[in-house]
Amino acid sequence: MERIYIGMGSNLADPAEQLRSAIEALAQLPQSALVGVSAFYQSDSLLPGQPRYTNAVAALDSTLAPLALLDALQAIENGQGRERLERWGPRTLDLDILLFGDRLIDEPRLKVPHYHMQERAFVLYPLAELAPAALHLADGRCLKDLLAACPFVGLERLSED
Ligand code: A4P
Ligand code: MG
Repeated sequence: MERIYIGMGSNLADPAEQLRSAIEALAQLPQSALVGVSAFYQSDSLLPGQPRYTNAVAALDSTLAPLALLDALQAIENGQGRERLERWGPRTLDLDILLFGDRLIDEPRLKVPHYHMQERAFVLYPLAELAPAALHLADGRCLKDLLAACPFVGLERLSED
């Protein structure tokens, strides 16, 4: 059993509802248990001219292999109408594997820890609701230090409903 953190994002077709559907789908994954979900956060898109994003992080305990989990997450994305028209384009649902136990994964289809997570407030602050500040990434970096270097700017924490 390994603890996995999954970043969720949506900026199309009722983003909060997309995240709620994704959470239900994550709870149904085989060989897995959903152990926590952060609050939802809104922020502007990293790319100008796109709708604002809603993001959250989920914690999962699973015995699935990393690529099997990636396949399952992509199936959930596709099931919620994700169309890959352009890289970085607006999307109904994006599911990224942020951390997978203490593994360092460098395969063509899967890089873990997720690239750029260290500079994204919309990843780090929801992650910090679920993971201990002393958590060390597989590459040695500590969550507490990443948070200290990443200001809580432009992020709006939505109250739970
Ligand atoms: N892939 C490699 N590593 C991973 C991993 N750890 N988890 C591969 C998931 N997938 C991983 O992803 C492209 C390929 O990455 C996959 O086929 C998988 O094999 P994708 O989801 O199809 O494409 P993408 O999401 O358009 O690209 P990418 O690089 O994941 O985009 P980002 O970095 O997710 O950026 N602004 C705000 N405020 N909030 C956001 O969530 N997101 C983006 C998209 C831009 N601006 C944003 C947000
Ligand atoms: Mg992605």
